[in-house]
Amino acid sequence: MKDAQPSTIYLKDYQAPDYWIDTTHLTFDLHEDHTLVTAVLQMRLNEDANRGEALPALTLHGEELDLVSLHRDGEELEKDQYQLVKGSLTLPVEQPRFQLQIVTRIRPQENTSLEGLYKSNGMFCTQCEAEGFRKITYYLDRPDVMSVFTTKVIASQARYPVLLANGNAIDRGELDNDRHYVTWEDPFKKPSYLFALVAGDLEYVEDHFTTMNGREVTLRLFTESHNIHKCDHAMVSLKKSMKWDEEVYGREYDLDIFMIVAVDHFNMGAMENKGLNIFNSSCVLASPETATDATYQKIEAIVAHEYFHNWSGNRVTCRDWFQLSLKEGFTVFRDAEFSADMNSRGVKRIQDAAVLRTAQFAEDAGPMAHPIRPESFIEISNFYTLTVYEKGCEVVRMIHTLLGADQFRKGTDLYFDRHDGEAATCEDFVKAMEDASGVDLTQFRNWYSQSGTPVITVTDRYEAETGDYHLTIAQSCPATPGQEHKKPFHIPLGLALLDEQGQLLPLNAEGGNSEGNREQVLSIKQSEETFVFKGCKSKPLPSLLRNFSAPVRVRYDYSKDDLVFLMKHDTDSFNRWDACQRLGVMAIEQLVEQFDEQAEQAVDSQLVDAFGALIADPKLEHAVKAEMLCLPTEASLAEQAEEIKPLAIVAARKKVKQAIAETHSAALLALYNELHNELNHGDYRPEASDIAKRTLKNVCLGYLAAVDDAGYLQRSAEQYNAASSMTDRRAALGCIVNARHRDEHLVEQMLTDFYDRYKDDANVMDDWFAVQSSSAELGTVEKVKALMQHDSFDSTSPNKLRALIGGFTRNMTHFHTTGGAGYEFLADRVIELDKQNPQVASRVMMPLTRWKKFEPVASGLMKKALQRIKAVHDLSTDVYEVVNKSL
Ligand code: B3K
Ligand code: ZN
Repeated sequence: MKDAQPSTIYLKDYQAPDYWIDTTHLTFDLHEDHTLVTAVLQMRLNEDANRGEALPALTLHGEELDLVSLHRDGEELEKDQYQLVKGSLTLPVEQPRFQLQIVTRIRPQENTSLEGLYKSNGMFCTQCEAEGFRKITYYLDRPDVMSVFTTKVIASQARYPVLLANGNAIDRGELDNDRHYVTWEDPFKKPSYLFALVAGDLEYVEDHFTTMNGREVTLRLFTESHNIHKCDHAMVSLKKSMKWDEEVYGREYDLDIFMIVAVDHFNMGAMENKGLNIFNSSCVLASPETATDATYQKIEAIVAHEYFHNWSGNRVTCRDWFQLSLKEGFTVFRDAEFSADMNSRGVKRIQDAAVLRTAQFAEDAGPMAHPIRPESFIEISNFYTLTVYEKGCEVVRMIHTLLGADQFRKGTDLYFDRHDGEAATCEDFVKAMEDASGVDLTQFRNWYSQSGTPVITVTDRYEAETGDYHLTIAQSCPATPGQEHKKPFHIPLGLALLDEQGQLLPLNAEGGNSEGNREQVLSIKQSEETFVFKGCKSKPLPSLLRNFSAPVRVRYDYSKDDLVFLMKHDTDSFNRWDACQRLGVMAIEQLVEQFDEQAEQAVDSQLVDAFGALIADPKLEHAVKAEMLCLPTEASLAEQAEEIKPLAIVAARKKVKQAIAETHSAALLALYNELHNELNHGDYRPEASDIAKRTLKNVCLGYLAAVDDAGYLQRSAEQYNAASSMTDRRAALGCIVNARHRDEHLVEQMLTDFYDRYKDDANVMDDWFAVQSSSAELGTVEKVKALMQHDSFDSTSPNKLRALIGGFTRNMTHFHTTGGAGYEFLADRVIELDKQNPQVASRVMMPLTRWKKFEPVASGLMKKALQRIKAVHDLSTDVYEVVNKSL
């Protein structure tokens, strides 16, 4: 543990800081075995702080630092004049304004936590969010302390020709001993978590953007020279993002230069440091030969996300870390809308809803459940969650839905105007929305304070004599840790009613809804309310939660016929897909139950027929068809199960897939061939229409691989060999590895071929590890252990760890069904990794925290593995918090 007794921090205890730091001058003297950091801080008493003493002592955060010297207003303080304890430095204050000069020595080359200043492939880089800056120097490392930073970086010219920090470069020069320096100045006040520095032997690609007010901005993307050809897509994405933010939000970039640096060793996807974004190389580098369509789209989204933070996060930042969703939820909403505008809007919504319902709902139902604005934490790094990010995005989306696009934009304008240069709260955001629109969001605020996934139960009644259709909507929310009872939420519920022909009926409801609309959003506020729709000639079929209008579960007693009908006729892409998923879940769950009884039973023929119709549907958008054809994932089936039976889920899903594949193999092959031929002309383009075709084509190939026929396997092998893009090659490899008609020799041959082609590409190698560890066929615990010893495995790389170990924890077959060997393996890795990189350790152990939902044997073994982790002394706060909350 970092402290003897990790303590819980509460939102209710928030206090403004006693001192501000007006300016921060940093000098980094980078050497091979250490770095000297000189910080000169202009300090000022916070007159408004609520404190007892006139000039309280100043306590600065600091971790793993050697204090070399400390001067206050030019005078050196002796050891007995300050207090140095683990995690902080406290000194007396004599003037309301004073200057501190702090010199610390740090050892970036030994920093394996990848927080603070560290080295990746020989280059220096930083990661300061949330609390990494305190590993660089003593500081008020909290987001409400905003300062103007100047950074001088000094290093060997030969080893580190490129020296970067936030802002604009204002000075550079040569020094003795082949050393050089560059000084950077960031004119915008910012909290320390947005500080960044990079020093390395890097190349860059350059482009330019002219902002809406004519400001010329230089754009540079830095990477190691062997990856320089992989920057184009990110650069194009950046320019699109800059334009979009001007058009949709009126937000303009504010410095002369915007830089992105790609690094291989990084704890997460990317970081929005002011003017100097640092990216995990896997989230920025792409070429058709090495990146799949999904990676291209991920890069576009993440580049946009980090760029958008320049306003939602940097210009207006967070007052404290409990407000994290203020910047993250809002920025995810911004990037989701951007991606929807750049690609297929319907598919983006389906994909986002799928992630939320599978992984965020599971988080909400687990031991770490928290509101999007948590009330307490031990380690803030554990709260960069799907709840804060993705559910936070849905909460912003609901405001957008309730206010409408125009009022929402007025709200964001007001928010940015009011709080520019400030550290704000979620409440400030909601208030700006209310003030700009006049819409009362009092009850809506429950989304910020309550955790758990609300359940909406819908019942209906049709009166043939009057033509009235009564729709009753009841809401409830399960208890979550620390929150037994919930108040009703304010829920926007997208609704349409379908008549017998599948046409949308005009909606004429009591309760103030305008006449003639065929789609509307009901504003649900009570625990139960009934809407009456008049003039229905027959009982309509409700299309509920259209466009996934709220992060809730909907219970309505749809028959299979209803679902097939919605699949065919609903005009809402999300709901057509959802109908498909519901039908899939019904069919698979039926087999899961029988699996218990060891009974043989055929796969639901209605589902098989419905999928046949889907494959043949000539009108359906390719991208939506591809999504609809994908059966519910194992993870989503697990999330929806009362009790998770891993083996039964795997077997049942496989059986349903095989039945669809066998029955429709001819149609699947025809569709595959048609798309394959259409795509065969012309170069790879990562554009929505081509991506849709490739996705659908590869979904067909995936089904064909589930047919027990060597011919289809051969088709995969041909695609693999002839592939001109990674999308096709990777899809074919997956089919070969997991095919029903096993050919061990071919599997071995293809994996070796893939390795030989890409062994020098770290990002592709991640995937090579993941494809094996996550495979039901290959990914045994022994195989994973063996791969950990492979030359290309790098145990200091979070990407490799996530690929191999993360891939294995998603492998339902081998992780869960090996008499506990999978769990013990994970526990060993967590214990080992916790010493090296606590953030990654705490992330990879998450699957164990769901132990209560598993069938008894697995559950007991998972618990045992957690108990073993808990018994370890000196756990990091990261792992300590997760293990203690989940047991
Ligand atoms: N803000 C960073 C995440 C930092 C995570 C720190 N443990 C990336 C992002 O959300 O844009
Ligand atoms: Zn973010």
